[in-house]
Amino acid sequence: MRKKVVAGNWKCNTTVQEGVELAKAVNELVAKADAKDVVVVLGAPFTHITKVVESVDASLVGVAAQNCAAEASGAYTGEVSAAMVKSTGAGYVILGHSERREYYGETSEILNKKVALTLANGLTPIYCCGEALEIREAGTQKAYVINQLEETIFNLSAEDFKKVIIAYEPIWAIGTGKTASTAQAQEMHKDIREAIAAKYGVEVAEEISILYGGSCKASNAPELFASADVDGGLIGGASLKAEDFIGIITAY
Ligand code: 3PY
Repeated sequence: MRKKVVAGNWKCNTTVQEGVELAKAVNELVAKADAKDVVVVLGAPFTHITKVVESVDASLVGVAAQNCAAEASGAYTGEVSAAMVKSTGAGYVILGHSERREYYGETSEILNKKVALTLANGLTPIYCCGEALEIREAGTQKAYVINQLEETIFNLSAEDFKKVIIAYEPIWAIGTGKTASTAQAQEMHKDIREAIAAKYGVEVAEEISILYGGSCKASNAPELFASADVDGGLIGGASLKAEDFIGIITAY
């Protein structure tokens, strides 16, 4: 059975101290909750990762970086490599979030390198895909999202591909308060799974966790997570308060 995953994406929020407090609070709530079959991940800023890793019980809560460099090492001022992320004890890297594609010009070519470096360093990529509002309105969202996958993670061997977590995040639902309806989320997740099956076979497709992201909160998570092809969520704002986040983790 594929894993259910609830991953927080703190984005550019919290000081180190606030992040540590948040991580400890989430860890405590997860320890008390009956959520053993949900993989919980905290996507912290680079500056926080080492301390966040130290603040949680690794058997209950994993830690993700929100990005990594497209090069292994060298003269790239300000960059943080996948190997550096690995050395913190984090287990995951969120890659290709629409904010990084839009504000930092991340192309499929750059993401190819980041995905490869993440995997080469034994980290799990949480690979984000999703369409803008104009594409949804034109009705071409399926072709758009499948093309994003084809240009990046569909280049991987089946063995590597099986290590990837996919997050479908319609851009029009990020930070807007709008959520895709359960039917819209399920339809895209099913389309993604079918595309994986066509490329890697049904068995691989059934193993891949596909998360929904975009204004997912405790109130809409139960309905979204009840969909056959939604295997959890990548959570923005609602991951910044432990009580809100645990409400999503226990939504299954
Ligand atoms: C959101 O829910 O706003 C996100 O962007 C999660 O990554």
